[in-house]
Amino acid sequence: PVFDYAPAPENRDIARVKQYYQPFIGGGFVDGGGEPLKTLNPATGEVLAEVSTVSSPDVDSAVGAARKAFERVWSPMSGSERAKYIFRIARLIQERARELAVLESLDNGKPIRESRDADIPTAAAHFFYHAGWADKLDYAGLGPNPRPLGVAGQVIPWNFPLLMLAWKIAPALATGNTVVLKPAETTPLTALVFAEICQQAELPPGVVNIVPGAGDVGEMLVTHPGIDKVAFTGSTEVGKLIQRQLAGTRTRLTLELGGKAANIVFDDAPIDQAIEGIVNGIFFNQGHVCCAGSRLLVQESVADEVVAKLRARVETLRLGDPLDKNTDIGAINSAEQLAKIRELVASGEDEGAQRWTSPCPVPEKGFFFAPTVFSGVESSMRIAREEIFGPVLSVQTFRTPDEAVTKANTTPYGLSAGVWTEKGSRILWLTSKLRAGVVWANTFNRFDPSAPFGGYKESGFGREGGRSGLAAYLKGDDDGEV
Ligand code: TXE
Repeated sequence: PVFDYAPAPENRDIARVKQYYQPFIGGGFVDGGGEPLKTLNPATGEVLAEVSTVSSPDVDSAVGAARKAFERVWSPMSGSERAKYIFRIARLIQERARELAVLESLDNGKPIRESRDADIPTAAAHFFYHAGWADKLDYAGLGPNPRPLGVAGQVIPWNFPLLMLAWKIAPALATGNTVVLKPAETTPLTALVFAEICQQAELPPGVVNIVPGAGDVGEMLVTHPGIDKVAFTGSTEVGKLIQRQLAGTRTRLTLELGGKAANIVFDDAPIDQAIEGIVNGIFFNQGHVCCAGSRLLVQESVADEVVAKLRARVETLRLGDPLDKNTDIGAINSAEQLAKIRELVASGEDEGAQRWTSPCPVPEKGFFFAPTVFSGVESSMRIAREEIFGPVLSVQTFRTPDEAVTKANTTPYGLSAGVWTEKGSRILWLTSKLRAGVVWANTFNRFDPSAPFGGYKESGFGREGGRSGLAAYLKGDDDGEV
């Protein structure tokens, strides 16, 4: 087949793609002193736009602007006044939803169905939810006089660019903190449109600052002495580095890192429903999901049936143009990520697992990887232990519930897990045994702003969402400062 995945001009128009984007500091767009970066459309490999990045003095001025806004405007403001701004931001995200969804798909490679139905509405929901908290913090049970921490330095990854921004910025603003946020270098565009939304909402200058750049800018930000709280989502490697760098400082830290979730299917599970959950669990967003159900643990007696049905279902997934509404699996975000996926898949073959890849056509241009399922996987193999962050599922079998728990808990990670069974008592037992921050029962990848999300073990610490997410941005009893 002949593919032409260059976005139609009208898509660039809908997304209002500009040739050039600038950092947002102190309420205005300014050129940064760093090397400009080019962000690609991963579905074509072509340049989508150029972005001015920041240098160290720009980080100083962003942190300075955030400090001034914190002291003079945002923290003295009443909660109900702050809520008005956050509600405005939420409504503006809704108003500009189509533009944001198309831009997100162009910059990230995710299918438009997902950016339209998941990323952008969930980002808006996050602001609505937190706007509701802004004037009710006294009732949150977080101490008699909840007080903000100050300036938050936030670093986010490329897999859910606007949604991760919402997870970070909404609770920070609701609790009276101000923000300097660094988007990922491969997906900076929706964050900079969000900056326009802050202007439209007449958010006081300096309350939100967006500083594009690569890891060096992230490092400047998280180690900046003017930062009171660091919130990081990204790789476990960088999370650990930040933890070391902040040792001995008083900067508060929350980390949301990688995962290797088990999706556990028992023989009494509703199998057809489970198949949908397995597919959603690993192929949603090309598997670029920290809580992806990347390890299927299936009870031996139903393993053959599950794997056969799974392959048949995966063969129906359509891979291709992210802007086609029929596409199920879009582009891998970058050439680097594609190389990482290929390397881990090769290791699975070398270590003796059986690879099956969907025979769907794969575009030659751009970064694509066909959905892949490994069976005969052992817990010691790299594909069972390391985060692949791509559309690759490892299947293992188990005989008893205890064996399922042991296998599920055997990786260094502990972000999420899924269980499929008709037995309510078994679900309750598993939620107490599985060392994972989120356990989904008979569903997967369900998110709600009111539900706290976060990890065990090397998946990090701290929670985002819900009341626990607010605590991460407030002085607490453990600070001795309430
Ligand atoms: O992550 P990085 P990468 C995992 C996933 C993926 C792997 C590598 O397995 O394959 O990590 O992805 C910024 N100080 N996850 O290289 O480097 C960086 O600029 C401060 C899981 O993209 O951790 C970006 O904004 N910041 C994860 C952000 O950190 C630094 C999501 C994430 O990039 C920095 C992403 C430094 N020294 C990747 N170095 C999840 N939990 O969902 C880089 N950054």
